[in-house]
Amino acid sequence: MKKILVTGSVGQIGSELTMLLRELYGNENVVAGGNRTKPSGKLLESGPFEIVDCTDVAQLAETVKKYNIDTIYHLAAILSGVAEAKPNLAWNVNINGLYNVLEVARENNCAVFTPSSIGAFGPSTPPDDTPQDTIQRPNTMYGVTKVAGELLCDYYYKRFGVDTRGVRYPGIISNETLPGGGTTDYAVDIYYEAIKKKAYTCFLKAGTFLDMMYMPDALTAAVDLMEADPSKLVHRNAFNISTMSFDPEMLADSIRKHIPEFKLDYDIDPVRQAIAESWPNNMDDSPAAEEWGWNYEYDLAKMTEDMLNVLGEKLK
Ligand code: AKB
Repeated sequence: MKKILVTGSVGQIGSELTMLLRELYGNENVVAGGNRTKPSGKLLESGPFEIVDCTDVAQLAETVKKYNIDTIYHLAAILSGVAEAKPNLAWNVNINGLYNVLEVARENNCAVFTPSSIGAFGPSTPPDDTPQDTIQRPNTMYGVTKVAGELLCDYYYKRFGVDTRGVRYPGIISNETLPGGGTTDYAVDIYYEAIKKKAYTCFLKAGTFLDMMYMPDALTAAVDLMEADPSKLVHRNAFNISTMSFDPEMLADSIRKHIPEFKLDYDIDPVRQAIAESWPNNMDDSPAAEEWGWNYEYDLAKMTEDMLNVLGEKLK
């Protein structure tokens, strides 16, 4: 049985991925690693938790040795909006943290899953049907760290044989833990506000198309890629994956099918608008489908129905 460490386990993806991994591989075999915020509820009660700051290599190595970890899902990261406000922090966590994880993985023979992002692309990238292998000249600190991270993971595989794998996540929509400081966060907030106030003020402009994905598909992608036959992987790291592309108006329309009186207006955040405009409208994810069978379950209509049902109960 695998012995897994999840860094960033209290974050938006980490909190749900840790629970799925515990279901699949056994509660005691999945260590939730968190830095600042201690988990609560089922995440804390269902299995081991360790304070793991990825910028502290000794702490990381100690945890990996203590639990005989053989697989690290490295989810600790600073998202795009915060990275523009705190570039120094973003570099430290996203680059030095990843470097520490890869070094500890090399020394302890661990496989590593690291998410990249649509943020690894930039304004000179073809925005439609963005190919797997194309121009990557991002103009944000987040993007710089994501491109460098993709290259670092490739390097550790080629140079040291570390089994690194990863995907380029689009905006992830979920109903469990809120994302923190991303450009795509509007697509989560809008559901909460639709239920609470039947209205939402969006910080991105109408017509801003971005790739998005519902959490269950994002989790399946991570697990399926780590379970994939390595001999079939041509790319290994940074696979484009997406399940839908929409702008705020399309999202609002899908909500109106359930809440007809829902109102959308705009108060644009120039920083996040500029970031969003530098990212693709929609990516080509056919290499992921060909190399490891990437597929998905949720389109916009199905996601909206589920989000409103789950949040409707939760926010009662
Ligand atoms: C962000 O908006 O920063 C993230 C991402 C797309 O990587 N959700």
